[in-house]
Amino acid sequence: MSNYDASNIQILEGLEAVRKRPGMYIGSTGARGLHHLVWEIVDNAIDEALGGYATNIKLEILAGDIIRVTDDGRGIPVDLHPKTNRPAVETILTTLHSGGKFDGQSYKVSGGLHGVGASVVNALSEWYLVEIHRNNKSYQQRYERGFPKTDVDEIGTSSHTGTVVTFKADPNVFTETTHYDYETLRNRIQELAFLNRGIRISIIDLRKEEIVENTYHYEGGIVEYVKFLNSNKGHINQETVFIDKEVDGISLEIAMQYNDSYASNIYSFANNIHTHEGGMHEDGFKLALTRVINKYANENGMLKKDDSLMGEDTREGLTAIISIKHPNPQFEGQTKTKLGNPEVRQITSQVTGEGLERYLMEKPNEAKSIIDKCILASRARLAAKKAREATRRKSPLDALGFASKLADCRSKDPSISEIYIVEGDSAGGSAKQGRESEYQAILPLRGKVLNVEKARLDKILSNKEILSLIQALGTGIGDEFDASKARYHKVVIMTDADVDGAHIRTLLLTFFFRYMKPLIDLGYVYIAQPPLYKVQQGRNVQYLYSEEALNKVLAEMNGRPSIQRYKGLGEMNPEQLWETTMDPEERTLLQVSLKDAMDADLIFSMLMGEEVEPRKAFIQDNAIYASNIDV
Ligand code: 28G
Repeated sequence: MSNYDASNIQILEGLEAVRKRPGMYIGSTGARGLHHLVWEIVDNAIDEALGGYATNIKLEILAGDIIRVTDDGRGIPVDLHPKTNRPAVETILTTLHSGGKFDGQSYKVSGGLHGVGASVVNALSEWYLVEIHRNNKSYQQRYERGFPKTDVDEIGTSSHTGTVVTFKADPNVFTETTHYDYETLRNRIQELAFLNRGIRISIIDLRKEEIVENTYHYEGGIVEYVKFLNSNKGHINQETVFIDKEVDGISLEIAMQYNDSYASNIYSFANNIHTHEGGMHEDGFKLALTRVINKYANENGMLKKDDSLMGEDTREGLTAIISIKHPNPQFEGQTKTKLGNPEVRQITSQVTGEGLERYLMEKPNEAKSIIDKCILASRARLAAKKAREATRRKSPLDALGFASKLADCRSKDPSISEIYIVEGDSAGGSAKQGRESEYQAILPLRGKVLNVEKARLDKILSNKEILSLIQALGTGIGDEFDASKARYHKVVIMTDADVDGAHIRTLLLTFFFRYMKPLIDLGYVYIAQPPLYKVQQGRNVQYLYSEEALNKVLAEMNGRPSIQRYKGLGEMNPEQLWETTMDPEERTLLQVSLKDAMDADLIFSMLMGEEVEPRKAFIQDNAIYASNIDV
């Protein structure tokens, strides 16, 4: 057997393995895996840009969910491989790489979670076309399901260099869906543009008549990312801290700015992958932050003797991006999004420490604003501790200094127990009478819930409505949240279908998002759907949940039915409330889910925070989507 035949057989076996078990290579064959194909190719273009050879990257979604990625790099080499006597590009597209190091000198920077390379995308594509501009010539080669269908043909001359990859995911592999979600792609493209400063990345959706297009290009990189994340908030330090250093072949970039909210938003990345579970870079950053802020505050007489700030005090209202690029990243944890390289902790701590110390030294006014904010946070922490102890007491009455209005269910089995959080005493009354008290608890809330976005924990914990809620749920909040203590596995928000109801719902969701996020992650939070209309004709009664449904029913009816528009839950009697909204056999519950915590944070602070302008703009942009508005 010649060398060529031997390697050819290996290639066939490799591609076959990918097609047999695609999940092993791209995680899944669902929507995630499908989008993964795009990232694999985009990552290659990003790598070419990070090497300093490309500056423009374009991602196009063509009709029929065909993906095209273009870069203006050097173009994949086409010269013949001495052993196989095949062009380099063909070898790259038909042999499996283990990911990580390609060769001794250069390594794959972008990606790495799967990091399987273009050959896997090729194998899982119905067809795959690569065009190369190089040596003043243009070349192309076509594949089907990984197999070359043409040679690498020279097709003309070219005055520029670069690579264009076009492919169609194989519907025989992606049986669930082959539809690309624009928002998912756009979001990641923007993130990549933030994380890789200087690169211009466009995304263009050509699937519909109306073409959608976005271009991202950030000279400031992660500094602009932090500004973007803080754009709906008031700023504590005006100038974003930026630290950029390379140590032992590992490059580190850190950007941070405090805002006037109370949440901590630290996002870490390794080789452009969002390390959701944190890891050594995040640990090192936090260590240095606590150390340097305490040191500065002490040396400048801002702390009382023997006082010290805890880590959480130094992170209140902090937005930070930590981005490292490592030649050999070790991803660990349940979802492989935790950076495990042990040396990274010390390096990140050192680099952050030096950079932050310098910033504080050079900008005493910014330093003072930051330390003041941390000291306030520490005072609030101590006050909140006292208040929180009250919520931990067992007795539902008195312990809080007032009587909670909770009408509990009889069952003590959380998996079947439900709690309805109901707006107002009158609806609460109907709900109490209408419920199935074996497993349904009712917690009526009076008046407006506190806007937790604008209040610090100590104030939140002095709010009766919120205290009742925390105590009823039994889980604790924040760092102390314990899902195993949840007394109900369905937490149902039931508010009126009007603007006030929507407001209370948003306030409650903000509270859950900020202080009980795992409750949302676990899928325990629901929104009740009370009917909007009751249509009655003789003995025939129908409840309808939307205007469309109403119009449809009316069109099918002859005669003149009576129509009642429900303005609030209070207008329904207990039986009606049970039948339409609470009976598990009949009701519709909307489960609340979190697609992306970063997006949610942006939107919550925009809707609920102090800054008026971003909220105004959002309302104007989204006014056409609003419905059920009272006039
Ligand atoms: C448009 C869609 C995705 C790419 C390049 C450029 C080179 C390359 C890609 O080489 C093999 C391994 C390391 C050298 C490298 C061109 C050196 C000289 C390249 C892309 C040989 C791969 N000239 N651009 N691969 N290397 N863009 N965009 O895939 O040693 S992949």
